[in-house]
Amino acid sequence: MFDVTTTLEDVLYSPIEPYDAGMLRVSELHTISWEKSGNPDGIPVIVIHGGPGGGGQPSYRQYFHPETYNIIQFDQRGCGKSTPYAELIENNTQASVSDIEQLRQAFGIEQWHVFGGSWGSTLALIYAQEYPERVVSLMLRGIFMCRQSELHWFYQDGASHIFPDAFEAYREHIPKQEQDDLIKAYHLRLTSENIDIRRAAAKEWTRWEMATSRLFPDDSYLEKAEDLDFAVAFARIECHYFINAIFLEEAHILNHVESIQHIPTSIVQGRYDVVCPARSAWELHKAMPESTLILVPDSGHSMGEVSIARELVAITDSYR
Ligand code: STX
Repeated sequence: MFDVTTTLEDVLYSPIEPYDAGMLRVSELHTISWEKSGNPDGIPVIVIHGGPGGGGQPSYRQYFHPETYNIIQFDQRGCGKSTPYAELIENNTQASVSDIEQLRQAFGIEQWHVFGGSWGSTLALIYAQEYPERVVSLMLRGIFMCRQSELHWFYQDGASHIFPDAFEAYREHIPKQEQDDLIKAYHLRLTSENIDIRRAAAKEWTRWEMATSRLFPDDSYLEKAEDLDFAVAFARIECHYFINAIFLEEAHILNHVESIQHIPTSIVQGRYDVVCPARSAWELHKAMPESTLILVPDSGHSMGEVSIARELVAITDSYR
């Protein structure tokens, strides 16, 4: 129930440091950064971050009991500590799925739990559809299937009805005559030769997403958009995937859902998620009748919201 006294620290495990970290060369061009934390002999879990382009965060370790889990994180191509920075060449969904599989093989892991929110849920589902035999369970949050309706809702007309104030800054960065296709207009600027144009567009694009991620917007979250190193990778990579419809046919995940029907799947979804509205979680749950769906009544999109975090920890604890 609605609870304003519990803090994130109350529901998460204590911060821990990685016990190992490194870089894996996944193609001639790209090298991805990875880290492992928790128990080296624990249950393996791969944590898939959002965006695409968001990069992993130290706080993601805290969603897992550290003696139970071997927590594996990585930064997807072009973001976080992966190189080259903000690179769009050879950066696509198929490559990301293949990188996850390369990590599994490099670490000699037979099977692992797959944990991901938002774009992390998209990629987790697509990975599971490609390699179902490798996935012990799916632990998903803020379901995003990246269909045209979902992109249109958030980047063009939908979320704008709920956050007209934040939307105005995002829309007005683009001249009137280009406002009928904001993803296209941002893509043009985010791939400009001019670094100032790229940065200015990245800041507005990122601010829009950060301003709308929580039921109660939080200034510390908005500051992410001021970190232009973060914002440029995040905005460029997101926009590149979205203008390319994530390099898959429309509704790929639902069209191929039978291949993952047997995988134990838990879905945590904020009722007031404006970035990835609950309809997608509902449709996924309906298409996977054996999945469990927890609709969190007092949350938006972010895994940093207390009630979302509490449900996610309850799920990871259930496999202890
Ligand atoms: N993008 C949603 C998403 O995956 C449409 C996402 N939103 N914010 C994030 O990811 C970070 C928390 C990684 C910044």
